[in-house]
Amino acid sequence: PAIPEFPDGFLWGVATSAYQIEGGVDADGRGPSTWDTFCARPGSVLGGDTAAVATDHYHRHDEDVALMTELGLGAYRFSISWPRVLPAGWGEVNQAGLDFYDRLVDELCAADIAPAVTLFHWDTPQVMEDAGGWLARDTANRFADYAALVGGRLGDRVKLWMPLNEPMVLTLFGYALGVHAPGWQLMFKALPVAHHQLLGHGLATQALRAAGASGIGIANHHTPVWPASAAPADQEAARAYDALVNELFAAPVLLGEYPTAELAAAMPGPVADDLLVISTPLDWYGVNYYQPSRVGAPRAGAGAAVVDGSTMPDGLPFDLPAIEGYPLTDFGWPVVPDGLREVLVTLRSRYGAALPPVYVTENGCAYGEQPDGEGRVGDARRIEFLAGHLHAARQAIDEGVDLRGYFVWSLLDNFEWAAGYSQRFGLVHVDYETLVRTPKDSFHWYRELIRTRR
Ligand code: GCO
Repeated sequence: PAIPEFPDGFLWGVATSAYQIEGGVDADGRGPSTWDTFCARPGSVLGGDTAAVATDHYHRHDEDVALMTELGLGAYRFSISWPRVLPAGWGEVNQAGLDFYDRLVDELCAADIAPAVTLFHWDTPQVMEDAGGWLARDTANRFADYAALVGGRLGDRVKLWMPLNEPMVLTLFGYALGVHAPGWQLMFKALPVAHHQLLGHGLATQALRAAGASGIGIANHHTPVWPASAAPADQEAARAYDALVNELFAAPVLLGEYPTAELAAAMPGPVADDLLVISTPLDWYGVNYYQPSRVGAPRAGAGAAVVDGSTMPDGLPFDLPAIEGYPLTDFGWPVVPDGLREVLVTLRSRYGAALPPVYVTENGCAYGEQPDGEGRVGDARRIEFLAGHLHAARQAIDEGVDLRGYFVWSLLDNFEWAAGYSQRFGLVHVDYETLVRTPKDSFHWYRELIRTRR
């Protein structure tokens, strides 16, 4: 069915992140990141894949901006690699690294595509990790210095800023469960990582504004949490999970408070004062949505949980049973378009007037279609996925959500973290041998949608 028309001025975009597309990990003075270290550790990334080359966007950005121009995009969301700009995390600036982003921003502006910049999409400079990483409070201060530097250089041209992307995933996967860099399995002792990222977000927001930047938000991961059953233990587990993955990263930013007294008590430092910084008002709020979560109390005798192919440590306080009754993407994620409406409407009812205008900063799906003999990539499943989710987004607008734009994850097939190159999220197919880009059917479909807004 046709998608109802979107408001005039609705911003259509695509999203990427530096580590997943750039390659060029040794180019022009870039310093190592925690992800370089993690990839080199045997058994961390599926198939031993690394992002040393990835899609080679660092050397092919002209071609990629040309693809964006062909799409008719309103905005392009990308991230800046902290270790490319500040190889030691602070101190000496790598001008060549900063120049790369400066040129990219100019190219985008020349193509009439608004740059939307993430400052941190998980690629911590390794030297910062060696100094304690996000377990150390000082990383928040260093992050603000980095934000001031980039804001001063690009603030005149960037329309939307996100200091952080999905602080939940770095906290949970990177420090609690150890399936992402830097690979710590600290379980609940990882909670300070959430606080220090949030503090870094608040300090960076202030630093960006002081440097003349405007249009500041955040890209947070959100998932509707569905209890596994009506049993009180499952209901309670679902509540706790919701607080941990959704509210923990939204309430401090929007309301200046932690969602529960237990979570507040787990945080280090002068928490009440920090929350004043963390809740520095934002111009907008970004939602990354992929799938709902079904959550119950842990079941006695259940084997180790496996999420996206990674085995979880023992002792998880939740059971995460599969969601049944929906089609699955090639990543095994259930396709639940209405989940997008649900997260948007839930945010609106939870935070009310404290919720600024919203953007969907990521939404997309992994399907593995390859080019046929004629160079066509028939990814009808991705078109159906995106159409369904846009219907749901449109419905959220009708239900009162002030939704201003939508970014598809992702422009290109790319390095999908612990899953390596096994999962393809792009509107454009990438041949990892030749680095040839082939627009998929979904690319042409999205171009048409942007043109007609329906
Ligand atoms: C994220 C991610 C992306 C992933 C995408 C698909 O912010 O979760 O920003 O890096 O590639 O979500 O898993």
